[in-house]
This record gives sequence, C-alpha cells and structure tokens, in this order.
Amino acid sequence: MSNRNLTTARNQAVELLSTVESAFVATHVRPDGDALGCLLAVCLALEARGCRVCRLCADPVPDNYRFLPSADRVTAEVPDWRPQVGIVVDCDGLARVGPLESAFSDLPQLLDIDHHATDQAFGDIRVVDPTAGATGEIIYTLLRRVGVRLTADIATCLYAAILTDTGRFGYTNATARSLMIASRLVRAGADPHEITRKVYEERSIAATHLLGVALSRLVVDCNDEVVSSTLTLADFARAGAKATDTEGIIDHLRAIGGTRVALLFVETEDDQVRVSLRSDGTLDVGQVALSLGGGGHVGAAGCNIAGSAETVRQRVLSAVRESLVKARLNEPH
Ligand SMILES: [Mn+2]
Repeated sequence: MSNRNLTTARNQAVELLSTVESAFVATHVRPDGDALGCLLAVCLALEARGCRVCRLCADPVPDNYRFLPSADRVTAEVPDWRPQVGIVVDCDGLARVGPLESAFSDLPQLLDIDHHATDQAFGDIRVVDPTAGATGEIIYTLLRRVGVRLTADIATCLYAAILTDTGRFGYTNATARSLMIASRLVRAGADPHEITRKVYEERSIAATHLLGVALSRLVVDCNDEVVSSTLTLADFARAGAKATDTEGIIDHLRAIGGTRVALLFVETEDDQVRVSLRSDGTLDVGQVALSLGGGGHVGAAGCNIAGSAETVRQRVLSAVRESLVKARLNEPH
C-alpha cells in the first residue's frame, strides 16, 4: 500500500469512526492479544460516542484475555439487526473471521484495519500498515484523531495488543513508536505489571502439563537451526487442556539458543494440523506460511494444513529448509 493511499484510507477511517452509528466489529479466529485488544478498544471507543456495536469473534476469548475490559461481551452469534458498517481488525483477509465471513461480506461498508505484510486487502476502506508492530498501534493513532477520550479501559486493551504482538517489546517488529504509544497508554491508565501478569503468568495446570508434553517432544533439524514439537488430540485429552492452552508454548521453543526457526504442530478436531511458525528475524516465515496457504509476519506466522501431524511436519520442514538455503545464497560472503 502506497503512503498516499494509506493517508487517504486513514482519513476515511477517522471520518467513519467519528460518525458511524452502528457497527459489527470482528477479529480473527483463535484470537490473540492484538486481535482482542483492538476489537475491544474500537468497540469501547465507539460506544463512548453512542454508537451501537456488536463484538464478534468466531472463537471464545482465551482465559488469559478474559480480564480485558468488556471481553465478556464478545460473541460468536451474529445479531439480527443490521449495522451501517463492518469493521474488521487484525485480519489479513476477510476469510480470517471464519464462519462470520458471510455476515460481513454483504454489509453496506467495510473497514479493514491491519498490519500484516501478507494482507490481501479487502473492504471499502483499507488501513493496512505493515510497519506497525501491532494493529493496536494503528488503532491508537486512529482513535486519537477521532478525539475519543483515552480511558483506562481503552488504554488497557491497546497496551495488551501491543505488548503481546511485539513479544513484550522484544520482537523485531517492536519500534520506538511501539514504545512511545505504550508509554502514552500507561499514562492513560494501563497497568504494565497487572497486564503482563494476567496475560503471561496465570497459566492453568492443564496448560502447564501441555507445555511439558510439547517440551518433552522437542525435535531439532537443519543443523540445529530449526526446533519443532507436535501436540496430538490425545495430548489435549490426557492433560485436560483446551485448544487455547497452546498459547505461548512456541515462545519456549523459540527461546532455545541458536534457533532460527521454531515450529509447533497441533492436531485439530477437523483432521487438520495447525502450524505456528516463529523466526529470529533472519528468515521470513510469513512468506513460508503464505506458500503453504497461511500468512503472517517475518517473525511470526501460521497456517492450517490437512493431513497427519507427521506428513504435515515433513512438508513444512522441507519448505523451511528450502528458504533457509535461499537465505544462505543471499547472505553476504
Ligand atoms: Mn496483530
């Protein structure tokens, strides 16, 4: 997206957010902190100026994000009233809202706010800025311009969004701007200690068992540069764990010294394997995921592939191996 197009889109988005009277707001399936933080911040801001909203997400809010203000109002049920606009946040394609797609595809106006480099821009107004560390940064800038009061609740949602998508301000996408916005959010009432504790330090016993299984099954490939692990449906049953309990497991794989790429393979109920990819920034796993039908960023990406965990693992590994070889050819000698 060119700079001029982005500026025009931002102006249109500000105009729309300042005037709209009813909206469906949605984010992607298996929502993360950025997805939920943005969804809730936009809704709180719109409600503050009297706009009617519905907070939509096809999947439930993971336990560690339930503390976010108004998270209890997120629903998968499309209401029977029809809004003026649909607002879709943190989705690199309308399909990312999953079963909610049909409720959004025929609305009079659609606003896409996202930061994925792999965004297949959709909708009438497209605010897509891949230089933003989190969609929360884009939302912050838009809301400031709308002139809504930055309450502690809105600040908490946006802080959680930026904190999680930048890996606690430690990934390659964390910039001076991420930290500057975070600082303003803290000044507005977001509590860094409390939010970090709630998001990262309240892992359930079941989720901890699941983490243990994942770590016990660690496999190293490609000259120790690729670390991966697999979780089967049986593992979830044995640990009494939920699908959302995989959150954060991949960060443990990524943290192993010398790792360029971390991969987590998770069997899902529909005979698919959910693949999470992370890199140290020297390899673009977003492109790898894109080639496998998914998407994401340089450092973090994902895709879903049909098949057994082992066949999917082999397929993803060969795609990763190929891009490692390509990256090596491009390295300066
Ligand atoms: Mn995001």
